[in-house]
Amino acid sequence: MQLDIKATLRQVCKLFRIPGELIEYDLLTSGNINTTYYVVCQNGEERKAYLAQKVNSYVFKEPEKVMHNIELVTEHIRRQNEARGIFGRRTRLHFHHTAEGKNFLVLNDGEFWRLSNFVEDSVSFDTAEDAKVLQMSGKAFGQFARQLADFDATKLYETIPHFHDTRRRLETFFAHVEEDTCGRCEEVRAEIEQISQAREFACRLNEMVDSGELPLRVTHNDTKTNNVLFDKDTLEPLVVIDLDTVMPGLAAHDFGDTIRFAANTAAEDEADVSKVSLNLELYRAFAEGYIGAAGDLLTPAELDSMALGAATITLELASRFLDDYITGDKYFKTLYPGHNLVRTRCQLALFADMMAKMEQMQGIVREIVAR
Ligand code: GN1
Ligand code: MG
Repeated sequence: MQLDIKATLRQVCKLFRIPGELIEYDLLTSGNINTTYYVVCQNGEERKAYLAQKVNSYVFKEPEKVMHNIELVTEHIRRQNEARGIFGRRTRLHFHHTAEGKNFLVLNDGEFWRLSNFVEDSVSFDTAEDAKVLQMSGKAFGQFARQLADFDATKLYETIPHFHDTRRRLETFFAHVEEDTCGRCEEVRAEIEQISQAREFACRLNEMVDSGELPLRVTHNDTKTNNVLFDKDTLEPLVVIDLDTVMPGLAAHDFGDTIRFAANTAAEDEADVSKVSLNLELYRAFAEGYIGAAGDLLTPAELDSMALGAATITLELASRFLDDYITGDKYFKTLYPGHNLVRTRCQLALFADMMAKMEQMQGIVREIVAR
Protein backbone atom coordinates (compact mmCIF):
# COMPACT_ATOMS: atom_id res chain seq x y z
CA MET A 1 0.00 0.00 0.00
CA GLN A 2 2.73 2.43 1.07
CA LEU A 3 4.72 1.54 -2.01
CA ASP A 4 1.68 2.05 -4.18
CA ILE A 5 0.98 5.49 -2.86
CA LYS A 6 4.60 6.53 -3.27
CA ALA A 7 4.54 5.36 -6.87
CA THR A 8 1.25 7.14 -7.43
CA LEU A 9 2.55 10.40 -5.97
CA ARG A 10 5.66 10.12 -8.15
CA GLN A 11 3.46 9.72 -11.18
CA VAL A 12 1.25 12.64 -10.17
CA CYS A 13 4.27 14.93 -9.72
CA LYS A 14 5.64 13.84 -13.05
CA LEU A 15 2.39 14.43 -14.91
CA PHE A 16 2.12 17.89 -13.38
CA ARG A 17 5.65 18.48 -14.66
CA ILE A 18 7.21 19.09 -11.26
CA PRO A 19 10.98 19.18 -11.69
CA GLY A 20 13.15 16.73 -9.75
CA GLU A 21 12.45 13.61 -7.72
CA LEU A 22 9.94 12.93 -4.99
CA ILE A 23 11.97 12.53 -1.78
CA GLU A 24 9.35 12.82 0.96
CA TYR A 25 5.62 12.54 1.45
CA ASP A 26 3.15 12.58 4.27
CA LEU A 27 -0.59 11.98 4.52
CA LEU A 28 -2.37 14.98 6.06
CA THR A 29 -5.31 13.90 8.14
CA SER A 30 -7.46 17.01 8.47
CA GLY A 31 -10.40 17.22 6.06
CA ASN A 32 -13.40 14.94 5.97
CA ILE A 33 -13.70 14.54 2.21
CA ASN A 34 -10.56 14.65 0.05
CA THR A 35 -7.22 12.90 0.65
CA THR A 36 -4.25 15.25 0.88
CA TYR A 37 -0.53 14.54 0.76
CA TYR A 38 2.34 16.83 1.53
CA VAL A 39 5.07 16.04 -0.98
CA VAL A 40 8.62 17.28 -1.33
CA CYS A 41 10.60 17.13 -4.55
CA GLN A 42 14.32 17.62 -4.91
CA ASN A 43 15.68 19.19 -8.05
CA GLY A 44 19.48 19.53 -7.86
CA GLU A 45 20.13 21.64 -4.78
CA GLU A 46 16.55 22.84 -4.51
CA ARG A 47 13.83 21.22 -2.41
CA LYS A 48 10.29 22.28 -2.91
CA ALA A 49 7.07 21.25 -1.19
CA TYR A 50 3.64 20.82 -2.78
CA LEU A 51 0.23 19.52 -1.85
CA ALA A 52 -1.13 16.66 -3.91
CA GLN A 53 -4.78 15.93 -3.44
CA LYS A 54 -7.03 13.10 -4.49
CA VAL A 55 -10.50 14.53 -4.96
CA ASN A 56 -13.42 12.54 -3.59
CA SER A 57 -15.57 11.90 -6.62
CA TYR A 58 -18.40 10.40 -4.58
CA VAL A 59 -18.88 13.86 -3.07
CA PHE A 60 -17.84 15.90 -6.11
CA LYS A 61 -19.59 14.15 -8.94
CA GLU A 62 -18.02 16.40 -11.57
CA PRO A 63 -14.61 17.32 -10.19
CA GLU A 64 -13.52 19.00 -13.43
CA LYS A 65 -16.17 21.61 -12.69
CA VAL A 66 -14.63 22.14 -9.27
CA MET A 67 -11.30 22.79 -10.97
CA HIS A 68 -12.89 25.16 -13.47
CA ASN A 69 -14.22 27.24 -10.55
CA ILE A 70 -10.90 27.13 -8.73
CA GLU A 71 -8.98 28.36 -11.76
CA LEU A 72 -11.27 31.35 -12.13
CA VAL A 73 -11.38 32.18 -8.44
CA THR A 74 -7.63 31.88 -7.83
CA GLU A 75 -6.90 34.01 -10.89
CA HIS A 76 -9.40 36.65 -9.77
CA ILE A 77 -7.81 36.79 -6.32
CA ARG A 78 -4.32 37.00 -7.81
CA ARG A 79 -5.36 39.99 -9.93
CA GLN A 80 -7.03 41.62 -6.95
CA ASN A 81 -3.92 41.16 -4.84
CA GLU A 82 -1.66 42.51 -7.54
CA ALA A 83 -3.86 45.57 -7.97
CA ARG A 84 -3.32 46.18 -4.23
CA GLY A 85 0.42 45.71 -4.57
CA ILE A 86 0.48 42.23 -3.05
CA PHE A 87 2.68 39.84 -5.01
CA GLY A 88 4.26 36.50 -4.27
CA ARG A 89 3.38 32.90 -3.91
CA ARG A 90 2.69 32.89 -0.18
CA THR A 91 -0.54 34.82 -0.67
CA ARG A 92 -1.96 32.69 -3.42
CA LEU A 93 -3.02 29.24 -4.24
CA HIS A 94 -1.67 27.98 -7.53
CA PHE A 95 -2.60 24.69 -9.16
CA HIS A 96 -0.08 23.16 -11.53
CA HIS A 97 -1.00 22.16 -15.06
CA THR A 98 -0.38 19.01 -17.07
CA ALA A 99 1.17 19.01 -20.55
CA GLU A 100 -2.36 19.26 -21.92
CA GLY A 101 -2.85 22.47 -19.95
CA LYS A 102 -5.26 20.98 -17.43
CA ASN A 103 -5.17 21.72 -13.69
CA PHE A 104 -6.20 18.14 -12.87
CA LEU A 105 -5.53 14.64 -14.07
CA VAL A 106 -7.32 11.34 -14.01
CA LEU A 107 -5.11 8.30 -13.49
CA ASN A 108 -5.74 4.89 -15.04
CA ASP A 109 -7.58 3.73 -11.92
CA GLY A 110 -10.06 6.60 -12.45
CA GLU A 111 -8.81 8.64 -9.47
CA PHE A 112 -8.86 12.42 -9.87
CA TRP A 113 -5.76 14.34 -8.74
CA ARG A 114 -4.61 17.94 -8.45
CA LEU A 115 -1.44 19.52 -7.16
CA SER A 116 -0.85 22.96 -5.69
CA ASN A 117 1.93 24.99 -4.18
CA PHE A 118 2.64 24.54 -0.47
CA VAL A 119 2.79 27.84 1.38
CA GLU A 120 6.06 27.87 3.34
CA ASP A 121 6.19 29.01 6.97
CA SER A 122 2.45 28.90 7.29
CA VAL A 123 0.22 27.37 9.95
CA SER A 124 -3.43 26.39 10.09
CA PHE A 125 -5.56 25.50 13.10
CA ASP A 126 -7.77 22.48 13.60
CA THR A 127 -8.86 23.88 16.92
CA ALA A 128 -8.56 27.45 18.08
CA GLU A 129 -8.58 28.40 21.74
CA ASP A 130 -6.93 31.68 20.94
CA ALA A 131 -8.96 34.84 20.27
CA LYS A 132 -6.21 36.15 17.99
CA VAL A 133 -6.63 33.16 15.67
CA LEU A 134 -10.36 33.77 15.52
CA GLN A 135 -9.88 37.44 14.83
CA MET A 136 -7.42 36.71 12.05
CA SER A 137 -9.73 34.04 10.60
CA GLY A 138 -12.46 36.65 10.55
CA LYS A 139 -10.15 39.00 8.74
CA ALA A 140 -9.28 36.29 6.22
CA PHE A 141 -12.88 35.43 5.37
CA GLY A 142 -14.01 39.07 5.47
CA GLN A 143 -11.27 39.91 2.97
CA PHE A 144 -12.23 36.88 0.93
CA ALA A 145 -15.81 38.16 0.72
CA ARG A 146 -14.48 41.51 -0.46
CA GLN A 147 -12.15 39.95 -3.01
CA LEU A 148 -15.05 38.08 -4.56
CA ALA A 149 -17.60 40.89 -4.33
CA ASP A 150 -17.16 41.81 -7.99
CA PHE A 151 -16.76 38.25 -9.26
CA ASP A 152 -19.35 37.23 -11.82
CA ALA A 153 -21.20 34.39 -10.09
CA THR A 154 -22.73 33.15 -13.36
CA LYS A 155 -19.27 31.87 -14.35
CA LEU A 156 -19.27 29.35 -11.51
CA TYR A 157 -20.69 25.87 -11.57
CA GLU A 158 -22.66 24.71 -8.56
CA THR A 159 -20.19 22.00 -7.55
CA ILE A 160 -22.59 20.44 -5.05
CA PRO A 161 -26.10 21.54 -5.94
CA HIS A 162 -28.10 23.03 -3.04
CA PHE A 163 -25.09 22.70 -0.75
CA HIS A 164 -26.31 25.00 2.04
CA ASP A 165 -29.98 24.93 1.16
CA THR A 166 -31.02 23.98 4.69
CA ARG A 167 -34.68 23.54 3.84
CA ARG A 168 -33.84 21.05 1.14
CA ARG A 169 -31.24 19.29 3.29
CA LEU A 170 -33.92 18.75 5.93
CA GLU A 171 -36.45 17.50 3.39
CA THR A 172 -33.90 14.94 2.21
CA PHE A 173 -33.03 14.01 5.77
CA PHE A 174 -36.63 13.35 6.77
CA ALA A 175 -37.21 11.36 3.58
CA HIS A 176 -34.23 9.18 4.56
CA VAL A 177 -35.66 8.80 8.06
CA GLU A 178 -38.87 7.47 6.48
CA GLU A 179 -36.90 5.01 4.34
CA ASP A 180 -34.59 3.93 7.21
CA THR A 181 -32.60 1.76 4.81
CA CYS A 182 -29.98 0.74 7.42
CA GLY A 183 -32.43 0.23 10.26
CA ARG A 184 -30.58 2.78 12.40
CA CYS A 185 -33.38 5.25 13.03
CA GLU A 186 -34.79 3.64 16.16
CA GLU A 187 -31.64 4.28 18.20
CA VAL A 188 -31.52 7.95 17.14
CA ARG A 189 -35.15 8.95 17.77
CA ALA A 190 -34.10 11.64 20.25
CA GLU A 191 -31.74 13.26 17.75
CA ILE A 192 -34.34 13.08 14.96
CA GLU A 193 -36.84 14.72 17.30
CA GLN A 194 -34.42 17.53 18.17
CA ILE A 195 -33.88 18.26 14.48
CA SER A 196 -37.60 18.10 13.84
CA GLN A 197 -38.25 20.66 16.58
CA ALA A 198 -35.70 23.05 15.10
CA ARG A 199 -36.90 22.61 11.53
CA GLU A 200 -38.99 25.75 11.27
CA PHE A 201 -36.26 27.90 12.81
CA ALA A 202 -33.64 26.40 10.51
CA CYS A 203 -35.60 27.46 7.42
CA ARG A 204 -35.62 31.15 8.31
CA LEU A 205 -32.60 32.03 6.20
CA ASN A 206 -34.24 30.27 3.25
CA GLU A 207 -37.29 32.46 3.73
CA MET A 208 -35.17 35.60 3.89
CA VAL A 209 -33.57 34.66 0.59
CA ASP A 210 -36.97 33.92 -0.97
CA SER A 211 -38.31 37.30 0.12
CA GLY A 212 -35.27 39.11 -1.25
CA GLU A 213 -34.21 40.27 2.22
CA LEU A 214 -30.80 38.59 1.92
CA PRO A 215 -28.60 38.73 -1.19
CA LEU A 216 -26.70 35.78 -2.60
CA ARG A 217 -22.97 36.40 -2.91
CA VAL A 218 -20.01 34.35 -4.04
CA THR A 219 -19.11 32.64 -0.78
CA HIS A 220 -16.62 30.04 0.41
CA ASN A 221 -19.13 27.72 2.11
CA ASP A 222 -16.62 25.77 4.20
CA THR A 223 -14.99 28.36 6.44
CA LYS A 224 -13.33 26.18 9.05
CA THR A 225 -10.19 27.74 10.53
CA ASN A 226 -8.13 24.96 8.97
CA ASN A 227 -9.05 26.42 5.61
CA VAL A 228 -6.94 29.52 6.25
CA LEU A 229 -3.15 29.57 6.15
CA PHE A 230 -1.57 32.09 8.52
CA ASP A 231 1.97 33.37 8.72
CA LYS A 232 3.53 31.24 11.47
CA ASP A 233 5.12 34.21 13.24
CA THR A 234 2.67 37.08 12.87
CA LEU A 235 -0.56 35.05 12.42
CA GLU A 236 -1.53 37.39 9.60
CA PRO A 237 -3.77 35.47 7.20
CA LEU A 238 -1.95 34.61 3.98
CA VAL A 239 -4.43 32.69 1.90
CA VAL A 240 -7.82 31.03 2.07
CA ILE A 241 -7.71 27.43 0.83
CA ASP A 242 -10.16 24.63 -0.01
CA LEU A 243 -12.06 26.43 -2.73
CA ASP A 244 -14.09 23.35 -3.71
CA THR A 245 -17.40 24.81 -2.63
CA VAL A 246 -16.99 28.43 -3.71
CA MET A 247 -20.47 29.09 -5.07
CA PRO A 248 -23.30 31.56 -4.69
CA GLY A 249 -24.33 31.52 -1.04
CA LEU A 250 -24.94 33.54 2.10
CA ALA A 251 -22.45 35.63 4.06
CA ALA A 252 -24.24 34.37 7.19
CA HIS A 253 -23.18 30.80 6.36
CA ASP A 254 -19.53 31.76 5.95
CA PHE A 255 -19.66 33.72 9.19
CA GLY A 256 -21.56 30.95 10.94
CA ASP A 257 -19.44 28.01 9.85
CA THR A 258 -16.26 29.36 11.44
CA ILE A 259 -18.18 30.03 14.63
CA ARG A 260 -19.57 26.51 14.58
CA PHE A 261 -16.12 25.03 14.14
CA ALA A 262 -13.81 27.29 16.09
CA ALA A 263 -15.88 29.00 18.78
CA ASN A 264 -16.99 25.61 20.09
CA THR A 265 -15.27 24.88 23.43
CA ALA A 266 -14.77 21.31 22.18
CA ALA A 267 -13.81 19.57 18.95
CA GLU A 268 -16.35 19.06 16.18
CA ASP A 269 -16.61 15.38 17.13
CA GLU A 270 -16.30 15.55 20.92
CA ALA A 271 -18.04 12.52 22.43
CA ASP A 272 -18.55 14.11 25.85
CA VAL A 273 -21.23 16.68 25.04
CA SER A 274 -20.88 18.29 28.47
CA LYS A 275 -17.68 19.83 27.09
CA VAL A 276 -19.51 21.42 24.16
CA SER A 277 -20.57 25.07 24.26
CA LEU A 278 -20.27 28.34 22.39
CA ASN A 279 -17.43 30.56 23.62
CA LEU A 280 -18.76 34.10 23.27
CA GLU A 281 -15.33 35.70 23.54
CA LEU A 282 -14.12 33.70 20.55
CA TYR A 283 -17.36 34.58 18.80
CA ARG A 284 -16.70 38.25 19.44
CA ALA A 285 -13.13 38.02 18.18
CA PHE A 286 -14.22 36.41 14.92
CA ALA A 287 -17.07 38.90 14.47
CA GLU A 288 -14.64 41.81 14.94
CA GLY A 289 -12.26 40.41 12.37
CA TYR A 290 -14.94 39.51 9.85
CA ILE A 291 -17.03 42.65 10.08
CA GLY A 292 -13.89 44.80 10.26
CA ALA A 293 -12.64 43.35 6.97
CA ALA A 294 -15.92 42.91 5.08
CA GLY A 295 -17.08 46.29 6.39
CA ASP A 296 -19.65 48.15 4.37
CA LEU A 297 -19.92 45.32 1.87
CA LEU A 298 -22.60 43.74 4.04
CA THR A 299 -26.17 45.05 4.13
CA PRO A 300 -27.85 45.75 7.49
CA ALA A 301 -30.05 42.68 6.98
CA GLU A 302 -26.98 40.54 6.33
CA LEU A 303 -25.25 41.81 9.46
CA ASP A 304 -28.39 41.05 11.40
CA SER A 305 -28.43 37.49 10.04
CA MET A 306 -24.91 36.52 11.23
CA ALA A 307 -25.91 34.92 14.54
CA LEU A 308 -28.76 33.14 12.80
CA GLY A 309 -26.21 31.85 10.28
CA ALA A 310 -24.15 30.25 13.06
CA ALA A 311 -27.09 28.37 14.55
CA THR A 312 -28.50 27.41 11.15
CA ILE A 313 -25.29 25.97 9.76
CA THR A 314 -24.74 24.02 13.01
CA LEU A 315 -28.19 22.45 12.83
CA GLU A 316 -27.74 21.81 9.11
CA LEU A 317 -24.45 20.00 9.68
CA ALA A 318 -26.02 17.96 12.51
CA SER A 319 -28.65 16.82 10.02
CA ARG A 320 -25.97 16.05 7.41
CA PHE A 321 -23.94 13.93 9.85
CA LEU A 322 -27.06 12.09 11.01
CA ASP A 323 -28.23 11.66 7.43
CA ASP A 324 -24.91 10.02 6.63
CA TYR A 325 -25.20 7.81 9.72
CA ILE A 326 -28.67 6.52 8.90
CA THR A 327 -27.82 5.97 5.23
CA GLY A 328 -24.65 3.96 5.91
CA ASP A 329 -21.71 6.40 6.35
CA LYS A 330 -20.90 6.97 2.70
CA TYR A 331 -20.21 10.71 2.56
CA PHE A 332 -17.92 11.82 5.40
CA LYS A 333 -14.73 9.94 6.23
CA THR A 334 -15.24 8.20 9.56
CA LEU A 335 -12.56 7.01 11.97
CA TYR A 336 -14.70 4.51 13.88
CA PRO A 337 -18.24 3.05 13.74
CA GLY A 338 -20.68 5.60 15.07
CA HIS A 339 -18.38 8.56 14.37
CA ASN A 340 -21.12 10.36 12.44
CA LEU A 341 -23.51 9.87 15.36
CA VAL A 342 -20.96 11.32 17.78
CA ARG A 343 -20.52 14.29 15.45
CA THR A 344 -24.29 14.72 15.25
CA ARG A 345 -24.68 14.80 19.04
CA CYS A 346 -21.85 17.28 19.35
CA GLN A 347 -23.39 19.63 16.77
CA LEU A 348 -26.84 19.32 18.37
CA ALA A 349 -25.40 20.23 21.78
CA LEU A 350 -23.68 23.23 20.24
CA PHE A 351 -26.87 24.23 18.46
CA ALA A 352 -28.81 24.12 21.75
CA ASP A 353 -26.21 26.32 23.42
CA MET A 354 -26.27 28.77 20.51
CA MET A 355 -30.04 29.04 20.77
CA ALA A 356 -29.71 29.83 24.47
CA LYS A 357 -27.13 32.52 23.61
CA MET A 358 -28.88 33.88 20.51
CA GLU A 359 -29.59 37.32 21.94
CA GLN A 360 -26.04 37.72 23.17
CA MET A 361 -24.69 36.69 19.77
CA GLN A 362 -26.91 39.21 18.04
CA GLY A 363 -26.01 41.89 20.57
CA ILE A 364 -22.28 41.43 19.96
CA VAL A 365 -22.69 41.94 16.20
CA ARG A 366 -24.82 45.05 16.80
CA GLU A 367 -22.22 46.46 19.19
CA ILE A 368 -19.45 45.97 16.64
CA VAL A 369 -21.52 47.50 13.84
CA ALA A 370 -22.42 50.52 16.00
CA ARG A 371 -18.77 51.43 16.70
C1 GN1 B 1 -16.37 18.73 5.08
O1 GN1 B 1 -13.56 18.08 4.08
P1 GN1 B 1 -13.76 19.27 4.88
O2 GN1 B 1 -13.41 18.98 6.30
O3 GN1 B 1 -13.06 20.49 4.36
C2 GN1 B 1 -17.62 19.23 4.36
C3 GN1 B 1 -18.15 20.49 5.01
C4 GN1 B 1 -18.42 20.22 6.48
C5 GN1 B 1 -17.14 19.72 7.14
C6 GN1 B 1 -17.37 19.36 8.57
C7 GN1 B 1 -17.69 19.26 0.59
O4 GN1 B 1 -15.34 19.65 4.88
O5 GN1 B 1 -19.34 20.90 4.39
O6 GN1 B 1 -18.84 21.40 7.12
O7 GN1 B 1 -16.64 18.55 6.44
N1 GN1 B 1 -17.32 19.48 2.95
C8 GN1 B 1 -18.12 19.00 1.98
O8 GN1 B 1 -16.15 19.16 9.19
O9 GN1 B 1 -19.16 18.40 2.20
MG1 MG C 1 -12.17 21.74 3.80
